[in-house]
Amino acid sequence: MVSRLDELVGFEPLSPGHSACAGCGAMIAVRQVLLAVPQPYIVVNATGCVEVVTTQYPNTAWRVPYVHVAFENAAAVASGIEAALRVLKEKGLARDHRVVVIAGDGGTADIGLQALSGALERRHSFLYVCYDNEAYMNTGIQRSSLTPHGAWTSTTPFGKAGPKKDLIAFAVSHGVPYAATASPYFWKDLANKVRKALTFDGPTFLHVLAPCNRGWRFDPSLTMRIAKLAVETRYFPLYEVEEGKYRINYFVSRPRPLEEFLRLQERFSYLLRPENAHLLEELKREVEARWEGLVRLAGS
Ligand SMILES: Cc1ncc(C[n+]2csc(CCOP(=O)(O)OP(=O)(O)O)c2C)c(N)n1
Ligand SMILES: [Mg+2]
Repeated sequence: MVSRLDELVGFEPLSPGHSACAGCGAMIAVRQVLLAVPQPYIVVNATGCVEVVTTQYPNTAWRVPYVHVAFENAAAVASGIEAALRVLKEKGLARDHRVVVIAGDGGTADIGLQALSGALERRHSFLYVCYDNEAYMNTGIQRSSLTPHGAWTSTTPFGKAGPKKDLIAFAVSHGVPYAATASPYFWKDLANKVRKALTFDGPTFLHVLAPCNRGWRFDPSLTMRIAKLAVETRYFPLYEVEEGKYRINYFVSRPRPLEEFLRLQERFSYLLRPENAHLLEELKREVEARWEGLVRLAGS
């Protein structure tokens, strides 16, 4: 069905008027991802902000086939859909649908990790997209294993202790053909990665940083600036791993000071207090170690 919206801007997988916060990085990233996926496709979405804001009964913002699953089983449901589609296609009963999974950092790195590991190991063909807003946002900003060191959340009032999990290394350890990071500011890089991921048979993985103004405590107008600074400070490097080969997509030879990224977000105000300089140093060391490790892996 062609609507006025399609005539104005081309096909949009998500209709406007959903209830996401203004400046929500996750919704921008999800829209960018889906605009790069050729039709037909089926979206499998774990419980989280993206699901909550798009599926308020009796309405839906989804204009493509969509299934909402529990918090922990997105990859398991995607596995079943992919397996069923494969059989139906063999019998000439289905089209060449792709399966795109969308889940938050909590649904991916914590509670859905076991289902994800199983699906990657069984080599189901789907694109798994983790939008990483670095906490359990829709339930009240609780810390996740992707919350960075020193960040305030409602369950880490004095800053979380310890680094982010390395999600790409986790995916790569399963021998996936393609895994990559992306930032909504670098939308072309993101779209290229989506298209590339879809050329592989087997599971592919995208880890997208999704600034969240409610949880990170910044003005909604700053989403893109923060998404850009995350990359330019080496906080969130853009890289891809193709058949085990690492490649840095945006080589940050002269990083901007990490404080430029941190100062815009009140969640780091505790970390930035003079008496907590040791926490800042620890985060800086972690960021640099991550970058150096990446440069070693990429061989450049
Ligand atoms: C088994 C289970 N535990 C807890 C919840 C409550 N719950 C729903 S979504 C969510 C957090 C989601 O965090 P994340 O995946 O990072 O998505 P975000 O809300 O940040 O977009 C929690 C704790 C649940 N639905 N099911
Ligand atoms: Mg989250």
